[in-house]
Amino acid sequence: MSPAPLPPRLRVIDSHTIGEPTRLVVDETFAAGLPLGPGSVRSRRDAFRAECDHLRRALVADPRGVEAMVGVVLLPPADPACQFGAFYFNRVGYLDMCGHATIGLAVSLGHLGRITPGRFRLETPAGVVGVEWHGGTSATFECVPPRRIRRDLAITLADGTTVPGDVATSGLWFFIARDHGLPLDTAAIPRLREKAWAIRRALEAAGVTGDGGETIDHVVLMGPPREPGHDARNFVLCPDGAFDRSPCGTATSALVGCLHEDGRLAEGTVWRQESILGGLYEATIRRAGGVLVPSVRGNAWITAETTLQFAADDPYRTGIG
Ligand code: PYC
Repeated sequence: MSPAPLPPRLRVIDSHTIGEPTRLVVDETFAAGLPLGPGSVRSRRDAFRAECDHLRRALVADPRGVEAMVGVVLLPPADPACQFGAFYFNRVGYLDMCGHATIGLAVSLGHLGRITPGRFRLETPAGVVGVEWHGGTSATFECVPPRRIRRDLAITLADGTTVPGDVATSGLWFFIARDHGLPLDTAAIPRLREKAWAIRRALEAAGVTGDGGETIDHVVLMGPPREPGHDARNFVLCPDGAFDRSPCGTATSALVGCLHEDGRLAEGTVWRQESILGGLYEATIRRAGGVLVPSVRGNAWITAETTLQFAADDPYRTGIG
């Protein structure tokens, strides 16, 4: 099969969720014109990965994307209980769920007048996510249920040091380390990134995966908050090697699940999570029908309404790398 053609131009809305960039393809005819077949958002995402991966790179890799950018394709949901469907990717691959991009999606749909303040349900590859746009820059998402499969797992790095942490998921897989020996300062970002990569490599070497064999491809280094009234600060390493400029929505969802299980966060109590840059998410957890529901509120700002151009003679129309 020949690869799906790149359209000559494509309209996108760019936003950042307290620093973390999102690029939303708002035109649903984009997905409709691709050989994705019928079925769930997850199965159409898998078909996109198999048949249209060059479009992912064209959208978020250099020279059109920026570091840390997550692309989102909006498409009609298969689940009749949902109003929208979406899947997510970055410059190295695909994410089953992405919290900051979901906040960016809600704010972008509001900006376009496609939603009014209130709730909607979003079908993602990870499952159905509840979303509320509060108007303006503010949105909340309720992630898929968090789950921890290892608590205080001691992982030995190549330099012989050991870092304990939890292996947990809420749509993506995380290693969440509290005791890693580094300060959560912006000046320490290169060292934080290096340590997080060392942890990721050590997890792979030790064969530590999610319970379905998933790679633990996000590493969270926790630390004390900077602002009074906040609860913690984090540094989150993403699979593309970039650090999350926001506190990472799915990481915060997984974290509040662990805190609740440890008796450190009661239902309905707000957990104020700072990013390494100082941006804030407010998270809570509640139990509904025996299932834990984490909820994360944050802010996103539109940065551009852009029409990307893909000239036929542009040697980098499908990205670099
Ligand atoms: O907010 O869930 C998130 C996220 C994942 C990767 C980057 N941001």
